[in-house]
Amino acid sequence: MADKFILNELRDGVSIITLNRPDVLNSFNRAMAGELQAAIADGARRGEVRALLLRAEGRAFCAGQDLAEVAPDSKGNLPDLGEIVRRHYNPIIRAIRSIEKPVVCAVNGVAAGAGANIALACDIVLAAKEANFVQAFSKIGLIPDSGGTFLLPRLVGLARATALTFLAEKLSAEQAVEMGLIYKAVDAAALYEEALTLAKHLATQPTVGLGLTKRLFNQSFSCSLEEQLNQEEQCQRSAGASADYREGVMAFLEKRKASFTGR
Ligand code: T3D
Repeated sequence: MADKFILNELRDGVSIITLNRPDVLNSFNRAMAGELQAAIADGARRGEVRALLLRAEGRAFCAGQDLAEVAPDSKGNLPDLGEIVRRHYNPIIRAIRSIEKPVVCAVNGVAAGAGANIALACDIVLAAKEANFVQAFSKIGLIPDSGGTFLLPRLVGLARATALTFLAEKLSAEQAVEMGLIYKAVDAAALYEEALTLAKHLATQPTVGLGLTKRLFNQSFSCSLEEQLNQEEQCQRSAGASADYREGVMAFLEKRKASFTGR
Protein backbone atom coordinates (compact mmCIF):
# COMPACT_ATOMS: atom_id res chain seq x y z
CA MET A 1 0.00 0.00 0.00
CA ALA A 2 1.28 3.46 -0.89
CA ASP A 3 0.32 4.95 2.50
CA LYS A 4 0.18 8.42 1.03
CA PHE A 5 -3.38 9.64 1.35
CA ILE A 6 -4.37 7.00 3.88
CA LEU A 7 -2.28 6.20 6.94
CA ASN A 8 -2.71 2.87 8.67
CA GLU A 9 -1.25 2.02 12.05
CA LEU A 10 -1.90 -1.03 14.23
CA ARG A 11 -2.14 -0.26 17.94
CA ASP A 12 -3.40 -2.65 20.65
CA GLY A 13 -5.45 -4.68 18.18
CA VAL A 14 -6.90 -1.57 16.51
CA SER A 15 -6.17 -0.64 12.91
CA ILE A 16 -6.16 3.17 13.01
CA ILE A 17 -6.97 4.35 9.49
CA THR A 18 -6.44 8.06 8.86
CA LEU A 19 -7.74 10.07 5.90
CA ASN A 20 -4.76 12.24 5.01
CA ARG A 21 -5.45 14.91 2.36
CA PRO A 22 -6.17 17.76 4.78
CA ASP A 23 -5.40 20.56 2.28
CA VAL A 24 -8.55 19.60 0.30
CA LEU A 25 -10.59 18.62 3.37
CA ASN A 26 -9.67 14.96 2.83
CA SER A 27 -11.74 14.79 -0.34
CA PHE A 28 -11.23 11.59 -2.31
CA ASN A 29 -9.12 11.32 -5.42
CA ARG A 30 -8.75 7.95 -7.13
CA ALA A 31 -5.59 6.98 -5.30
CA MET A 32 -7.05 7.76 -1.89
CA ALA A 33 -10.15 5.64 -2.55
CA GLY A 34 -7.90 2.73 -3.56
CA GLU A 35 -5.74 3.15 -0.48
CA LEU A 36 -8.78 3.16 1.81
CA GLN A 37 -10.08 -0.01 0.18
CA ALA A 38 -6.67 -1.61 0.73
CA ALA A 39 -6.50 -0.51 4.38
CA ILE A 40 -9.89 -2.02 5.21
CA ALA A 41 -9.04 -5.22 3.33
CA ASP A 42 -5.83 -5.40 5.35
CA GLY A 43 -7.86 -5.09 8.56
CA ALA A 44 -10.19 -7.84 7.44
CA ARG A 45 -7.32 -10.19 6.57
CA ARG A 46 -5.06 -9.74 9.58
CA GLY A 47 -5.99 -11.77 12.63
CA GLU A 48 -4.24 -9.35 14.98
CA VAL A 49 -6.65 -6.60 13.88
CA ARG A 50 -9.68 -6.95 16.17
CA ALA A 51 -11.27 -3.52 15.53
CA LEU A 52 -10.84 -0.55 13.19
CA LEU A 53 -10.87 3.18 13.84
CA LEU A 54 -11.52 5.54 10.92
CA ARG A 55 -10.37 9.12 11.55
CA ALA A 56 -9.02 12.11 9.65
CA GLU A 57 -6.23 14.68 9.67
CA GLY A 58 -6.87 18.41 9.72
CA ARG A 59 -10.00 20.44 10.30
CA ALA A 60 -12.40 18.30 8.22
CA PHE A 61 -13.35 14.66 8.27
CA CYS A 62 -13.98 14.33 4.51
CA ALA A 63 -15.56 16.53 1.82
CA GLY A 64 -16.48 13.55 -0.40
CA GLN A 65 -15.34 13.29 -3.98
CA ASP A 66 -12.51 15.63 -5.03
CA LEU A 67 -14.55 17.72 -7.44
CA ALA A 68 -11.45 18.94 -9.28
CA GLU A 69 -10.96 15.36 -10.45
CA VAL A 70 -14.45 14.99 -11.91
CA ALA A 71 -14.99 18.44 -13.45
CA PRO A 72 -15.80 18.74 -17.18
CA ASP A 73 -12.64 18.62 -19.34
CA SER A 74 -11.58 21.40 -21.71
CA LYS A 75 -14.07 20.12 -24.30
CA GLY A 76 -16.87 20.03 -21.77
CA ASN A 77 -16.89 16.22 -21.53
CA LEU A 78 -17.93 14.73 -18.20
CA PRO A 79 -16.52 11.58 -16.62
CA ASP A 80 -18.76 8.57 -16.06
CA LEU A 81 -19.68 9.02 -12.42
CA GLY A 82 -21.36 5.63 -12.29
CA GLU A 83 -17.97 4.09 -13.03
CA ILE A 84 -16.36 6.14 -10.26
CA VAL A 85 -19.02 5.04 -7.80
CA ARG A 86 -18.59 1.43 -8.93
CA ARG A 87 -14.81 1.44 -8.64
CA HIS A 88 -14.20 3.76 -5.70
CA TYR A 89 -17.12 4.18 -3.32
CA ASN A 90 -19.18 1.02 -3.53
CA PRO A 91 -16.21 -1.21 -2.58
CA ILE A 92 -15.51 1.02 0.45
CA ILE A 93 -19.09 0.82 1.73
CA ARG A 94 -19.28 -2.94 1.07
CA ALA A 95 -16.00 -3.42 2.92
CA ILE A 96 -17.07 -1.40 5.98
CA ARG A 97 -20.44 -3.13 6.22
CA SER A 98 -19.16 -6.65 5.54
CA ILE A 99 -16.03 -6.71 7.69
CA GLU A 100 -17.02 -8.78 10.71
CA LYS A 101 -15.00 -6.61 13.10
CA PRO A 102 -16.19 -3.42 14.82
CA VAL A 103 -15.52 -0.20 12.91
CA VAL A 104 -15.50 2.99 15.00
CA CYS A 105 -15.50 6.37 13.26
CA ALA A 106 -14.25 9.67 14.73
CA VAL A 107 -15.68 12.62 12.81
CA ASN A 108 -13.56 15.65 13.68
CA GLY A 109 -15.09 18.24 11.31
CA VAL A 110 -17.29 18.52 8.28
CA ALA A 111 -18.35 15.23 6.65
CA ALA A 112 -19.89 15.96 3.26
CA GLY A 113 -21.18 13.85 0.37
CA ALA A 114 -19.50 10.47 0.22
CA GLY A 115 -17.49 11.56 3.27
CA ALA A 116 -20.68 11.70 5.34
CA ASN A 117 -21.97 8.38 4.09
CA ILE A 118 -18.68 6.57 4.61
CA ALA A 119 -18.78 7.76 8.24
CA LEU A 120 -22.41 6.67 8.62
CA ALA A 121 -21.58 3.21 7.27
CA CYS A 122 -19.31 2.62 10.29
CA ASP A 123 -20.65 0.73 13.29
CA ILE A 124 -20.24 3.35 16.01
CA VAL A 125 -19.81 7.00 15.05
CA LEU A 126 -18.49 9.62 17.47
CA ALA A 127 -18.25 13.23 16.34
CA ALA A 128 -16.75 16.41 17.73
CA LYS A 129 -19.47 18.85 18.80
CA GLU A 130 -18.17 21.27 16.13
CA ALA A 131 -18.43 18.64 13.38
CA ASN A 132 -21.29 18.58 10.92
CA PHE A 133 -22.82 16.32 8.32
CA VAL A 134 -23.94 17.49 4.87
CA GLN A 135 -25.66 15.42 2.22
CA ALA A 136 -24.01 17.76 -0.29
CA PHE A 137 -24.95 15.76 -3.40
CA SER A 138 -28.12 17.64 -4.37
CA LYS A 139 -26.22 20.94 -4.48
CA ILE A 140 -24.36 19.68 -7.54
CA GLY A 141 -27.17 17.69 -9.10
CA LEU A 142 -26.16 14.24 -7.83
CA ILE A 143 -27.89 11.51 -5.88
CA PRO A 144 -26.75 10.47 -2.37
CA ASP A 145 -24.37 7.63 -3.19
CA SER A 146 -21.99 5.63 -0.97
CA GLY A 147 -24.95 3.86 0.55
CA GLY A 148 -26.84 7.07 1.38
CA THR A 149 -30.15 5.97 -0.08
CA PHE A 150 -29.89 2.74 1.91
CA LEU A 151 -28.49 3.98 5.19
CA LEU A 152 -30.29 7.29 5.70
CA PRO A 153 -33.91 6.04 5.66
CA ARG A 154 -32.90 3.20 7.95
CA LEU A 155 -31.11 5.49 10.40
CA VAL A 156 -33.51 8.44 10.55
CA GLY A 157 -36.67 7.45 8.65
CA LEU A 158 -37.86 8.43 5.19
CA ALA A 159 -39.14 11.93 6.04
CA ARG A 160 -35.87 13.09 7.57
CA ALA A 161 -33.76 11.27 4.98
CA THR A 162 -35.65 13.07 2.23
CA ALA A 163 -35.28 16.50 3.85
CA LEU A 164 -31.58 15.96 4.61
CA THR A 165 -30.80 14.97 1.03
CA PHE A 166 -33.09 17.42 -0.80
CA LEU A 167 -32.06 20.42 1.29
CA ALA A 168 -28.36 19.52 1.81
CA GLU A 169 -28.32 21.56 5.02
CA LYS A 170 -25.48 21.21 7.50
CA LEU A 171 -26.53 19.06 10.43
CA SER A 172 -24.60 19.60 13.66
CA ALA A 173 -23.16 16.63 15.52
CA GLU A 174 -25.66 17.17 18.33
CA GLN A 175 -28.59 17.22 15.86
CA ALA A 176 -27.16 14.06 14.31
CA VAL A 177 -27.23 12.37 17.72
CA GLU A 178 -30.80 13.53 18.39
CA MET A 179 -31.91 12.10 15.02
CA GLY A 180 -30.21 8.78 15.66
CA LEU A 181 -27.79 9.32 12.78
CA ILE A 182 -24.70 8.87 14.96
CA TYR A 183 -23.96 7.55 18.44
CA LYS A 184 -22.35 10.41 20.37
CA ALA A 185 -21.09 14.01 20.19
CA VAL A 186 -18.04 14.78 22.33
CA ASP A 187 -15.70 17.70 22.96
CA ALA A 188 -13.27 18.10 20.07
CA ALA A 189 -10.25 17.83 22.36
CA ALA A 190 -11.46 14.46 23.65
CA LEU A 191 -12.64 12.97 20.33
CA TYR A 192 -9.59 11.02 19.27
CA GLU A 193 -8.79 9.59 22.71
CA GLU A 194 -12.41 8.67 23.34
CA ALA A 195 -12.78 6.99 19.94
CA LEU A 196 -9.48 5.16 20.32
CA THR A 197 -10.36 4.00 23.84
CA LEU A 198 -13.68 2.70 22.52
CA ALA A 199 -12.02 0.90 19.61
CA LYS A 200 -9.36 -0.59 21.92
CA HIS A 201 -12.10 -1.77 24.28
CA LEU A 202 -13.98 -3.41 21.41
CA ALA A 203 -10.74 -5.07 20.32
CA THR A 204 -10.62 -6.89 23.67
CA GLN A 205 -14.22 -8.10 23.40
CA PRO A 206 -15.61 -11.34 21.90
CA THR A 207 -15.28 -10.05 18.34
CA VAL A 208 -16.62 -13.21 16.70
CA GLY A 209 -19.97 -12.54 18.37
CA LEU A 210 -19.81 -8.84 17.50
CA GLY A 211 -19.08 -9.68 13.87
CA LEU A 212 -22.01 -12.08 13.73
CA THR A 213 -24.25 -9.42 15.30
CA LYS A 214 -23.19 -7.02 12.54
CA ARG A 215 -24.00 -9.65 9.92
CA LEU A 216 -27.49 -10.08 11.41
CA PHE A 217 -28.14 -6.33 11.57
CA ASN A 218 -26.97 -5.95 7.96
CA GLN A 219 -29.68 -8.25 6.71
CA SER A 220 -32.43 -7.54 9.25
CA PHE A 221 -34.24 -4.82 7.28
CA SER A 222 -34.69 -7.05 4.26
CA CYS A 223 -35.63 -10.27 6.10
CA SER A 224 -38.92 -11.45 7.53
CA LEU A 225 -39.08 -12.22 11.24
CA GLU A 226 -39.07 -15.92 10.38
CA GLU A 227 -35.92 -15.58 8.25
CA GLN A 228 -34.24 -13.48 10.91
CA LEU A 229 -35.04 -15.99 13.67
CA ASN A 230 -33.53 -18.75 11.55
CA GLN A 231 -30.42 -16.67 10.95
CA GLU A 232 -30.13 -15.92 14.68
CA GLU A 233 -30.30 -19.65 15.35
CA GLN A 234 -27.42 -20.31 12.96
CA CYS A 235 -25.30 -17.42 14.17
CA GLN A 236 -25.87 -18.35 17.81
CA ARG A 237 -24.70 -21.87 16.96
CA SER A 238 -21.45 -20.37 15.61
CA ALA A 239 -21.06 -17.92 18.49
CA GLY A 240 -21.76 -20.69 20.99
CA ALA A 241 -18.97 -22.80 19.49
CA SER A 242 -16.37 -20.02 19.84
CA ALA A 243 -13.50 -20.00 22.30
CA ASP A 244 -14.75 -16.61 23.48
CA TYR A 245 -18.11 -18.04 24.53
CA ARG A 246 -16.33 -20.77 26.49
CA GLU A 247 -14.12 -18.15 28.13
CA GLY A 248 -17.02 -15.75 28.83
CA VAL A 249 -19.13 -18.38 30.57
CA MET A 250 -16.22 -19.81 32.58
CA ALA A 251 -15.09 -16.33 33.64
CA PHE A 252 -18.62 -15.53 34.82
CA LEU A 253 -18.90 -18.76 36.81
CA GLU A 254 -15.41 -18.39 38.25
CA LYS A 255 -16.10 -14.73 39.11
CA ARG A 256 -13.08 -13.43 37.20
CA LYS A 257 -12.52 -11.03 34.31
CA ALA A 258 -12.79 -12.73 30.94
CA SER A 259 -9.86 -12.69 28.55
CA PHE A 260 -11.19 -12.86 25.00
CA THR A 261 -9.08 -13.78 21.97
CA GLY A 262 -11.48 -13.16 19.08
CA ARG A 263 -11.68 -16.85 18.24
O1 T3D B 1 -17.28 10.95 -8.80
C1 T3D B 1 -18.33 11.47 -8.41
O2 T3D B 1 -18.47 12.71 -8.36
C2 T3D B 1 -19.43 10.61 -7.90
C3 T3D B 1 -19.28 10.48 -6.45
C4 T3D B 1 -19.71 11.49 -5.67
C5 T3D B 1 -19.52 11.43 -4.21
C6 T3D B 1 -19.54 12.80 -3.58
O3 T3D B 1 -18.98 12.92 -2.53
S1 T3D B 1 -20.40 14.06 -4.34
C7 T3D B 1 -20.20 15.39 -3.19
C8 T3D B 1 -18.87 16.05 -3.35
N1 T3D B 1 -18.61 16.98 -2.27
C9 T3D B 1 -19.15 18.19 -2.21
O4 T3D B 1 -19.93 18.60 -3.04
C10 T3D B 1 -18.70 19.08 -1.07
C11 T3D B 1 -17.94 20.27 -1.60
N2 T3D B 1 -17.42 21.05 -0.50
C12 T3D B 1 -18.20 21.86 0.23
O5 T3D B 1 -19.38 21.98 0.05
C13 T3D B 1 -17.50 22.64 1.30
O6 T3D B 1 -16.13 22.70 1.00
C14 T3D B 1 -17.68 22.02 2.71
C15 T3D B 1 -19.13 22.20 3.16
C16 T3D B 1 -17.30 20.55 2.74
C17 T3D B 1 -16.75 22.77 3.71
O7 T3D B 1 -16.95 24.15 3.58
P1 T3D B 1 -15.86 25.16 4.22
O8 T3D B 1 -16.40 26.53 4.07
O9 T3D B 1 -15.54 24.70 5.58
O10 T3D B 1 -14.51 24.95 3.37
P2 T3D B 1 -14.22 25.48 1.88
O11 T3D B 1 -13.60 26.83 1.95
O12 T3D B 1 -15.41 25.33 1.01
O13 T3D B 1 -13.11 24.43 1.38
C18 T3D B 1 -11.74 24.50 1.82
C19 T3D B 1 -10.86 24.05 0.66
O14 T3D B 1 -11.14 22.68 0.35
C20 T3D B 1 -11.15 24.85 -0.60
O15 T3D B 1 -9.94 24.95 -1.32
P3 T3D B 1 -9.08 26.33 -1.29
O16 T3D B 1 -10.02 27.42 -1.74
O17 T3D B 1 -8.65 26.49 0.14
O18 T3D B 1 -7.95 26.08 -2.25
C21 T3D B 1 -12.10 23.94 -1.35
O19 T3D B 1 -12.10 24.17 -2.72
C22 T3D B 1 -11.53 22.57 -1.01
N3 T3D B 1 -12.56 21.55 -1.12
C23 T3D B 1 -13.60 21.36 -0.31
N4 T3D B 1 -14.34 20.34 -0.74
C24 T3D B 1 -13.74 19.87 -1.85
C25 T3D B 1 -12.60 20.65 -2.11
N5 T3D B 1 -11.81 20.43 -3.15
C26 T3D B 1 -12.15 19.44 -3.98
N6 T3D B 1 -13.24 18.65 -3.78
C27 T3D B 1 -14.05 18.84 -2.76
N7 T3D B 1 -15.11 18.01 -2.56
